[in-house]
Amino acid sequence: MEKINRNPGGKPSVPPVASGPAGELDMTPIWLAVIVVFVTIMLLWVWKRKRSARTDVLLTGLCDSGKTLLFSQLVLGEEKESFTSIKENLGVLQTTSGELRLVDIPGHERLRGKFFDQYKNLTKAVIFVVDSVTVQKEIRDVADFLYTILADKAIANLPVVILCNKQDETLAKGDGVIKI
Ligand SMILES: Nc1nc2c(ncn2[C@@H]2O[C@H](COP(=O)(O)OP(=O)(O)O)[C@@H](O)[C@H]2O)c(=O)[nH]1
Ligand SMILES: [Mg+2]
Repeated sequence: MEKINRNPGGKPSVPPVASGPAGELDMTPIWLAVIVVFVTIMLLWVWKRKRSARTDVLLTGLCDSGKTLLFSQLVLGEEKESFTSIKENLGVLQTTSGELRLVDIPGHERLRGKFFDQYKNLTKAVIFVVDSVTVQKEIRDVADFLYTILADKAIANLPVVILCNKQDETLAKGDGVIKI
């Protein structure tokens, strides 16, 4: 009996394409890929917006550590003698990569928690100012406040600078001593 040749030209046969019941192309994987890409772009956009919404640099630390003098030097470019603050000081800080808002919050025990909570979600970086002359005497209070800041979820992954201030004073402790 003669065999019927189903591939007369001897050309390699094309593999079958996935098709739906009516012989159409199955678009489900393509739609899934489009949805995944779209959701990823949306998540990246939300995350970027959240990050860029943070514009503040928070100056914090105990009373008399030198926050307000530093604020005056950085924002006003002058050394203004300050008084015990009960309110925050806000100012614009010019940097090479743009403008930032500098927030000097009061260091008084009763006020600092409230102000920290008010600004922490807008904070991009924290400067924790330490009075290097009195740090050993006030170590419990300094450590307690620094721990509160570092343990706060709103500050997680943000840069925290510990500034050992008043280094011009002869009795000031160096950063090596303060680190311990
Ligand atoms: N010697 C010295 N005194 C400072 C320095 N920074 C601040 N002070 C003084 O420390 C005192 C408290 O400063 P202030 O800025 O009001 O501290 P704040 O309470 O943290 O805002 C003021 O008398 C300042 O003149 C510093 O770097 N060296
Ligand atoms: Mg002050």
